[in-house]
Amino acid sequence: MTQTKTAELPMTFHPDVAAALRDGRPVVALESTIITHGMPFPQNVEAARAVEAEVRAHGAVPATIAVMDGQIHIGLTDAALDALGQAQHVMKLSRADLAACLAMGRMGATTVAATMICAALAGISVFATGGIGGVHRGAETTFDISADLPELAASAVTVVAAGAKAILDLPKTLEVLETQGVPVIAYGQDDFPAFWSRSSGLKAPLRMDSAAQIAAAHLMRGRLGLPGGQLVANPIPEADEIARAEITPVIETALAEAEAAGIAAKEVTPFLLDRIFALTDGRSLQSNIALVLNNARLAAAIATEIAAMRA
Ligand code: PSU
Ligand code: MN
Repeated sequence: MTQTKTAELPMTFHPDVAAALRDGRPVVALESTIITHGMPFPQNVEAARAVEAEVRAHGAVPATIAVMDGQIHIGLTDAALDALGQAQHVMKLSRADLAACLAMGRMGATTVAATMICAALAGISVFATGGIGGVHRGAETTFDISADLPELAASAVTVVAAGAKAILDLPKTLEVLETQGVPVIAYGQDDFPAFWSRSSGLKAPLRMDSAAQIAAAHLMRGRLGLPGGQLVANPIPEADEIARAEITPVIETALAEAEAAGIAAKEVTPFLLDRIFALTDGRSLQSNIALVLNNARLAAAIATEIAAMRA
């Protein structure tokens, strides 16, 4: 494979991504923890390819990010994506683990936090995913707050997600984002979406109805010298929604199982995702894929607007 290496950083660009960045064309970053710790094989690899295709179909170049062979890969070849999707013992990388993984030469999948760091280093402004990490229920005793939240305040990347799952404490998640100075922008509605459901029952702090407004706000933060990015909360399409009343008991069961099994730290989120997929017989997985595709479309539109405004 012909790839370009930067001199200073342990970073390898897929040639399509390198060309787009050089020419100022739109690029959308994609995370890899969703592939290794968020969905089962082979649906994970199929979904990752479908999301990349969706980004391309909407005029941007996809850059799936992961760590392999001591390098941060910005855009994966088909072979690399296949290897990642089936590999065992892949590290789940957040801000704390990224440098260590590179130094040890291990394979690592980037969470929202680590993907933001890598995207910013690579010069990519927009990133699409499914759901972000947040404040877990019971955080007042466990202190389990995802490093995704402070990262949104630190790295200048606009993240498009379908809100956050109700496995989290959503009011506390919004409070922490407010404290950290992260703009939380609901797209096309007033309510903050809850991943499988279009509404969490909570109002989002901000609302925007066009990709152009989101792009302008992203660039305005840079002009004002404000560090950090934006969280765009894009509701799942109606046809793919699982009603709150239907998903709530499933979430409660998964949470009770996690507590009974003594699951803690980095294992909490993957454990809950896996149990919810099993408890819904894969229905949650279908919705999950649909909402990521929806986020990929919006992210491509935002990246296109940013590229046009910079030109
Ligand atoms: N929430 C989801 N799906 C996911 C994740 C979170 O609905 O796949 C993944 C993302 O990679 C996110 C990470 O950045 O889990 C958060 O993990 P933690 O809660 O351990 O910070
Ligand atoms: Mn955690």
